Amino acid sequence: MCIRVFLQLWTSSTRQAVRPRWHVIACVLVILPSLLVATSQLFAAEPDRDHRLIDYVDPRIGTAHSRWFFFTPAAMPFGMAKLAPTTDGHLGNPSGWEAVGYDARHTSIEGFAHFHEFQIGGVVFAPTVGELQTVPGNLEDPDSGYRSRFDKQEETAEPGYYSVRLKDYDIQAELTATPRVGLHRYTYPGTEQAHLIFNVGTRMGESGPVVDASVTYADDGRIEGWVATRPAYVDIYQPGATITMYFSARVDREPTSYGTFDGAQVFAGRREQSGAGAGLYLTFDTREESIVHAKVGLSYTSVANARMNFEQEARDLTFDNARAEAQRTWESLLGRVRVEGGAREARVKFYTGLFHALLGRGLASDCNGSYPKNEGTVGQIPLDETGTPVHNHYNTDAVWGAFWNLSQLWALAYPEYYSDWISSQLLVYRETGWLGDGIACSRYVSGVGTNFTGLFIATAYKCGIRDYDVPLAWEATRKNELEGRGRPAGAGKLDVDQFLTRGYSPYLPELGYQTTPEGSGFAASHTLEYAFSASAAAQFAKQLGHHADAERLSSLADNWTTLFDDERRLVRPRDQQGRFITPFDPLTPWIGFQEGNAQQYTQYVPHRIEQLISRVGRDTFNDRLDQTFVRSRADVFGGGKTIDAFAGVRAVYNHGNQPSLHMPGLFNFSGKPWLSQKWMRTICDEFYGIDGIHGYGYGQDEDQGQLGAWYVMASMGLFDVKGLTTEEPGFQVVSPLFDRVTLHLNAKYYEGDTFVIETKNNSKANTYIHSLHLNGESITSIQLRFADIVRGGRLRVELTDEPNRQLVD
Ligand SMILES: [Ca+2]
Ligand SMILES: [Ca+2]
Repeated sequence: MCIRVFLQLWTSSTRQAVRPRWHVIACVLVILPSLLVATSQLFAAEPDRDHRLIDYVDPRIGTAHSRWFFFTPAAMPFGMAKLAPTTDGHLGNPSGWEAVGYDARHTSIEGFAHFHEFQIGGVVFAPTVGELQTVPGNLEDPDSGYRSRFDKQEETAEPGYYSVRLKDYDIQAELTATPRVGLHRYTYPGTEQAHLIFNVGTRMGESGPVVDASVTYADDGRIEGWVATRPAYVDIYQPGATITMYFSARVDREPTSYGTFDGAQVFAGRREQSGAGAGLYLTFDTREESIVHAKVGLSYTSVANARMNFEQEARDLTFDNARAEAQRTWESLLGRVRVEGGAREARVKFYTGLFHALLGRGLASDCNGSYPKNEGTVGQIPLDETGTPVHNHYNTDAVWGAFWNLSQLWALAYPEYYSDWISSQLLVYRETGWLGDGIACSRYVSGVGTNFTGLFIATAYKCGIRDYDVPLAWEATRKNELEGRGRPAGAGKLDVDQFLTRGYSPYLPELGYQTTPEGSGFAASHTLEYAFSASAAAQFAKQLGHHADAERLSSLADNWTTLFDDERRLVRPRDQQGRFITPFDPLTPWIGFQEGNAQQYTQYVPHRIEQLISRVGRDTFNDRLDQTFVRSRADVFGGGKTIDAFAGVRAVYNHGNQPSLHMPGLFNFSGKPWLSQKWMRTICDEFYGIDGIHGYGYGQDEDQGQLGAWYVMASMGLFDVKGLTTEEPGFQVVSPLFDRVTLHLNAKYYEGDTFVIETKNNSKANTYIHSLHLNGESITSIQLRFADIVRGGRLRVELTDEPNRQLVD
């Protein structure tokens, strides 16, 4: 079966853009090592190049104060097994979102965790030597536990591979992964007391408290178990639910002794331990041969499926072969967008950003199509005639703000993933009757209590990605926009009925950060968001011929006007009596606006931007926006050099978070596209950095690839303020940072083979677009249709140091 499917893959595509069937490929590797050459041809983007794209990626960029899932080098794109060192993961985080896990500023490591997703973390392995310690210890005193000091110079982080020397123990630790299996290679010094600790029952990253756990050293040598956790966002959006992670591991060496532990309490000779705090250890004599390999199958459904994932993907796979395959896959997926020329630093930012975009939102289903259902049991994804699941299921943070980055990138370069993501969301809809937004193990974990899943579906449909249950997708999208009754907290938009009946959600200060059917503490941003997603759904309805719905949704899309204060020319929250709130300070955050302020959110009318501009007045709009960026530049386009996720919420513009990421593109609609060209380039050069602290701003709130994907889009010269939600979606061209960008299109979805963007006179000083040629013909607008790109072709962009005022909208 494996071979047949593999051959279909091989023959169905004449170029590299194929739908990856990870376990099938891994399976082929196991059964037919001689096909290695063929798979490398299949996945090699352009093998004749001098260097690898993965060499541009530096996963350590921006790791100071980063989210739990941010630094996971030993992983496949969109994988389930995401292995990474943790420096402070066991501390957890109080509200489920604060930076925890791996921090560039820390100097000791407390082991290697396998699961890294939004609201999901756990299963830690830690190798040590000497006296057995079963608690991680603290950063201030590495000797207080099994953690070890390390030097950055002795650390390697690449897509698909990580290694470090644990100084305190002189252990070389290496990690890699298949989609669902983690592989470890530990080189110990010669000693009678080499330990491998399995800390299963520990809180880890965003896991929340551990509810229960179990670990067993079975007679056949397998180490297996599970850990059930209660993450903070599950508590908010689906109270009572838990998330369980399962594993099944094999170690290739007989221990001389073993035992279990519960926190600091050790039970030598025991083979089983259960409850929060449960762990196990093996002790080896490494005097003759010091390498110990561990392979760990993972699953969200059962130990049996973790074992099955292990057998399917890695039973006979060596560490080196796994690493090679992981890195070939990264090379191939990164190679969907090949950039050449420009500054090396820009290429580093580009591929590191693309790496983060491809890392986010990992697999939640097993090789056999089993997946965790919302209500806690195990579901089954349908299989095709070859026994392969027809799609995968994924964990995902909410897509709040992701229409200005991820959906544009997915639609262009990874439509097969976009399609899977939709099918994945529809599994939850089919089961519960509501679209989730953020889902972890199918549990509702909406990040901010809103819901843009319908908008994302509408975008995919408009871009021609339609291989999912379209009638169901429409039903779900419509309900997401138009139904407030019976809405569970996990579906977000609890105040949508207010928007539907009053035209806006009233600001209720007593709610703080909460939302109820009566209103919200974030009522104004909700009103703007619901108007935007109604517009996207209206276009979707129109295309499907649902004209009455299209009209209603289109009229709802105008509801942004209910909050427009003509006197201040700003969007301003209204109270329950319909009055604009007073006092009102446009820069004060959190008062009616999620993670932002009125100054930032006034521009949140991407779908009716032309009307907003005329309402504000074109000149005022342009002056105000230009001044915003002049001022913002002094704060590095966010919160300055303050290392904090929300350092920029009070600012005039905040590139460090989602709500206003389209603002630099707005000049494309206000008659001054050269200012979009200038500011987007400047943000690429100055907000983004290439070290641990200055990566995505300073410290950051990068959410599963959003800020990385923004850089990818802006630096290749394509960005859509409207998030590809219009009837005829398209991009606005901005000045590319590279001499040449080659986009490899997926043959399953698009007619074209490649779309090439060639930049003439590219230099630091040449910020502005002088002229554009599409397939040899001069064009006089910066608007480029999505359809023209995916048909394949060539865009020639000539740059200059002076704005071309003839080249407008
Ligand atoms: Ca220690
Ligand atoms: Ca964020």
